[in-house]
Amino acid sequence: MSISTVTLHAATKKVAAVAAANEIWPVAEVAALFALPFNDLMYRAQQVHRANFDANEIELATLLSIKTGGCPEDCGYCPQAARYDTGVTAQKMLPVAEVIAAAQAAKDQGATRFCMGAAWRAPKDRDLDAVEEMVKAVKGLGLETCATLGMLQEQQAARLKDAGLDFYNHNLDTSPEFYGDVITTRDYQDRLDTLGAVRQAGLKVCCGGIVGMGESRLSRAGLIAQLANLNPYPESVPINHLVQVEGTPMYGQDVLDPLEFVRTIAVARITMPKARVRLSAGRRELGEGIQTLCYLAGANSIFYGDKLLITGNPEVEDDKALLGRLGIRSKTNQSA
Ligand code: SAM
Ligand code: DTB
Ligand code: SF4
Repeated sequence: MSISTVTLHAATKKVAAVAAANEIWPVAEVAALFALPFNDLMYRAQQVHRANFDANEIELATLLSIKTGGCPEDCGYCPQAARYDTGVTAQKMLPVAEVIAAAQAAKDQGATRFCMGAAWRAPKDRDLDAVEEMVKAVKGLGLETCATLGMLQEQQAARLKDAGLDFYNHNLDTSPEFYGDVITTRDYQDRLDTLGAVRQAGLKVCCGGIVGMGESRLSRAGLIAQLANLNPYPESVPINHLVQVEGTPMYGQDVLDPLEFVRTIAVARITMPKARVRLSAGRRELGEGIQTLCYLAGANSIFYGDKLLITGNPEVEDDKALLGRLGIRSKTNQSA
């Protein structure tokens, strides 16, 4: 065999391996997990969770809206879209000092990650000057840093990485098939391109979606398959339960069976064994019993703090009390 044939053979094998890694979760297989009897699904999720994590430890991540409202996009769930009358008024970017104070308060409450969110379609290069300052300062407090600023170009991702950003949050939101029913001002490929730019810059990926928007179970399976087949899959997977905000097109939607939300968490755990699966928006509405089932299903991260970006979240004291009753400890930045 000539050297070039050997090289070609190795390259073909490598491509095949990458393709296999990309296609490990066909949608039908993910849908089959959703269809398992509930107890069997929980059992499998528990096995995967315990093989990869301390099952009694959780990550606490606090969110802050650094630029609120006035967004030009048409995401049908979002209270910050300028075109919907939701009572949210557009504000300028927060001063850096205010962001640092909020990050310090989050750290004092036990959070280890601080996520800064902006209601932008995409940041302008000049917007990033202030965000870089925020990232540097928050990182300097000893917190993990995350930002969610909309679509990103690779050189913008590189700037954030250089400033000390650890994670970038950008959600796929739903399956490719249902996506057009939710958002029309950017397409699925735009989202995948941003995720590619983020990876290319060496940032860790936080990417998930929303359930309860009127999608089918097959669509939920489609979302999870998309996430699980990213190569590599995201390090953090936020699963949001739609928070229905009056004035948005999704307001008044039939509320999803909460057990279906628990199933989604379990399927995310099974298909992305080493990811932090985050119980995200909608936790307050789900109540303590369903949240507990989510922890049992493998959720090991929450948004922690009395507010998400606009809407409410469980009170810190209530979360501490529930986690205490369950014997779940919070992760420190020294632990895994
Ligand atoms: N503007 C940026 C973007 O869209 O990428 C960043 C902020 S945006 C608010 C981040 C994510 O929050 C969305 O992708 C969506 O998954 C989630 N989200 C927004 N409104 C929500 C709601 N009402 N219920 C549940 N999740 C929501
Ligand atoms: C994510 O997946 N959920 C968070 C965070 N990433 C940025 C945002 C939830 C927003 C819920 C509605 C609101 O308060 O605006
Ligand atoms: Fe804008 Fe993000 Fe809300 Fe969509 S989800 S309207 S991009 S702030």
